[in-house]
Amino acid sequence: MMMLIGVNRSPYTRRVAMTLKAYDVPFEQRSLSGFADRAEVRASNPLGRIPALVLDNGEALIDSGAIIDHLDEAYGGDRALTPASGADRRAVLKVAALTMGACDKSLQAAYARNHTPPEKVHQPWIDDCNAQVTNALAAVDAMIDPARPYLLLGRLTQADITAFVAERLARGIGIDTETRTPRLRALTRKLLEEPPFSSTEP
Ligand SMILES: N[C@@H](CCC(=O)N[C@@H](CS)C(=O)NCC(=O)O)C(=O)O
Repeated sequence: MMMLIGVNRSPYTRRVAMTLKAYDVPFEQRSLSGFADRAEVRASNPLGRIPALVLDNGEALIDSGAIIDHLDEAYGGDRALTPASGADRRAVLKVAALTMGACDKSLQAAYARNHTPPEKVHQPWIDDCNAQVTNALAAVDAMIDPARPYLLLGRLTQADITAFVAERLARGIGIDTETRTPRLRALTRKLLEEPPFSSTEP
């Protein structure tokens, strides 16, 4: 059985776990952390980052985007979470880029706080990261029609999955998504009722 390496506290790992669940693909998970379990993580990813996905033949895929690209190809058929081509694909990839970029910046802010001696923490840099997160998520918030159950295309796509993990992480680093991105916050509440989301809560 395929083995997902990583903890669902990681937004990148969780998006892979949610994609596997959405495709109804059975998998096992080794809950390793990128920092605490670096040596073990390296066995699957020399870069020492999570997630990695070890396939049945032992091949290890790394980086959530590349892993999901494989899952779409193998299991997505004509209902891939990222559409195969055209305007629909561009729209989903744009939301994924905004929200995954927001995750990158949220983590940079968190790393600046947690992996830097207190006297060297440079608050203007953290503020700049937080502003980038808020602006990216505000752009996604503006795309949301509260009357619709999903962000794009009238069905679950990778846009919902990445927006979900990005909103959660932003909230985790102290951004008030309730007031800054209320439609996105409402969407993530609704999505949490669906199995791929509820069953992957860390
Ligand atoms: N672009 C990568 C980012 C992966 C990533 O940054 N993972 C974090 C955990 S959330 C990690 O392992 N950090 C440890 C490190 O960067 O050394 C992806 O999409 O998979």
